[in-house]
Order: sequence, then structure tokens, then C-alpha cells
Amino acid sequence: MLIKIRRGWELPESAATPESVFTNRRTVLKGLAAGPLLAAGAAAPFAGGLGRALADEDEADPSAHLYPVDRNPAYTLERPLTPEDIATTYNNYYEFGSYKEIWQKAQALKIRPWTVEIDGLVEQPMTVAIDDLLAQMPLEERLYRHRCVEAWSIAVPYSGFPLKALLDFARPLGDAKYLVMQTFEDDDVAEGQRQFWYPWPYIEGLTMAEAANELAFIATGYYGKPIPKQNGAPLRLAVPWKYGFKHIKGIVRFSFTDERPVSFWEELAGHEYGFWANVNPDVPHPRWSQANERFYGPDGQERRPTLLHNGYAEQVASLYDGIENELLYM
Ligand SMILES: Nc1nc2c(c(=O)[nH]1)N[C@H]1C(S)=C(S)[C@@H](COP(=O)(O)O)O[C@H]1N2
Ligand SMILES: [Mo]
Repeated sequence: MLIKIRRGWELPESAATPESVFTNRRTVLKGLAAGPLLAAGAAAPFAGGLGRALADEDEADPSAHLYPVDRNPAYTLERPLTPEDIATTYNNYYEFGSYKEIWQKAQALKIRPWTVEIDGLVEQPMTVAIDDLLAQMPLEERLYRHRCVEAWSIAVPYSGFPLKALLDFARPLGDAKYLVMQTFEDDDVAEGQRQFWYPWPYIEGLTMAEAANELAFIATGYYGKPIPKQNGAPLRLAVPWKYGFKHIKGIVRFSFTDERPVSFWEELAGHEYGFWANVNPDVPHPRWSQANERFYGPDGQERRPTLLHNGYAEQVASLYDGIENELLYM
């Protein structure tokens, strides 16, 4: 397709984010409180502006009473967590813009009512309201590492439920081979979706075996509260052995297929981003090394070596027995 000659997307978050953006983040946030906040508010479709939008969300989220939930001791970390204010203000969510500072824009997303479609190769297709789904899922907290393909990383507490619980709820047929997930579409609130050269909606997929792996998780909470919109409310995937772009946000649909899906990033740049996207420090991205990562810790940024499968090899390595010849690292 001709539109693929557009190059704007070829420089994701990456290398391209100047360190100063992060270093000055707190200063920037303070500055925002006084000034540009008004501008952001004016752009939001809320008469009361951004402050109003944030307040509405706090008051209205009907899942707030569910949190905090008990931490599952099988999923803790040796490293300190990333501070909440960093994890909630340094984000990737191209629906709201192709830069890291989208958290205010994301507040325009309406997360109630929110319905989820379950379809494709299932016993019975269904539509379920988010709060009905949450009421039926076993919620727990897990501490997970998160490694973006752009070589930055965070360590965060997700609340949510194992994706396996959703599979049991969805009852896929025996011939289902893949689970495909899809993000909301609404270019009234998500101005990135007006950029026609992106293949909206964002979709991602897993094999059924990956989806059933104990590590595959649907996050509905973050830092002991409902997950913020910028982090993927109300439903967001967490597959911590894979690069961050697999962690699809704002999910509205789970479809079961027998055909491998082409994901958003694969469609845009299949020579750089593929289906598997398993973290592998030994295989560089075509434009940068994956050997190390910039970890956002309590004392600022730290350089750390990247681990095979992001440190989760024990849980997931066997998923790939016999398919070592596939491009598992992209
Ligand atoms: N729908 C959607 N999901 C998305 C993205 C996106 O642009 N759109 N970006 C992905 C990428 S590249 C990363 S690194 C993670 C970032 O999640 P965080 O902002 O909660 O840290 O979200 C992933 N999920
Ligand atoms: Mo990412």
C-alpha cells in the first residue's frame, strides 16, 4: 500500500526520546499544572476541561471498590518498583499521540459503559459489560517487569486476572489457534486515530498456548487502584516476556481464530516488529541494540542488562520448543 511510504511511525518512542524529557519530567508536570493544562483541557471534549474530566473519572469508576487486591506471592520482583508518577505519565498509546506525554489526552476516553465482544471460534459469541466481567474474574496483584522494544523498562504492580480465566469464560472451540485482541476505535477522543496512515484499530495476538500460559495476564488495576486510562483502562494485556507493543490497551474485543493475525506494528513495519516479539538481548533491533535497557527506578534511570524472555524464561521457554526457526525475537 502506498501510504506505507509515510515515515512518521518509523521512529517510535525509542532512541528518539531525549533524556532531558525524562529528567525534567517533574518540572514539566509542575509547569503544566499552571499553564498548558488549560490548553489540553480546551482540546478535550468536556465542557469543564481536563480538571473536570479527571474528577469525573475518580467519582465515577464503579470498579474502584475492588482494589486493592491480594498480591500473588508467586509474582514478585528482586528490584524496586518504578514510581507510580513515572509509570502513569511516561506512556505509549498511539491512539492519543506518537509521543510519551499522552496521559492528559487519554483522560477524554470514556470507560463506562464499556462492553467486550467475545467472538470467532467460540461455543457461543457474547457481549459482556466490563463490570459484569470483573465481578466474575479472580482478581490478584502481580509485580511484573515491562520491557519496551525501544529499550526502556519499568517494574510495576498490576491488578487483574490471568488470561486463562478469560479463556475459560470464553469457551473457545478446539480448532482455535490464536487469540486476537482489539483496541477501541473512537477518533472523537483519540486524535491519533485520525492519522489515516496507521492501520487502526490496534490489534495484537497470541497463540492459544501463550494465552493459556500462567504469566499472561489481563490488567484492570495499577498501583492498587483501577488502571488509569493512559495505561490501558479498563482492560490491558500484560505478557511480560514479550516486548511492550504486545501489551494491547483499551481492549474491546477478544476473537478466536485459526489464522495468525497481523498486528498493528507488524502491518506498519513488518521488518522490525513481528508476531512473537519475545525479549531477546542477543538480537538487536534493526536500528538499535537490545542488550541493555534504561530502567526507570526510584532513583532515576539505571542501565541494566536485558534478560532473555525479560527474566521469565523459566515460565515460558518451553512454549517455543520445536519452533526455534521462527523469528521469535521480533
Ligand atoms: N492500543 C494500544 N496499546 C498499546 C500501545 C499503543 O500505542 N496502543 N503501545 C504499546 C507499547 S509500545 C508499550 S511499551 C506499552 C506501554 O504501556 P504503559 O504506557 O502502560 O507503560 O503499551 C502498549 N500497548
Ligand atoms: Mo513499547
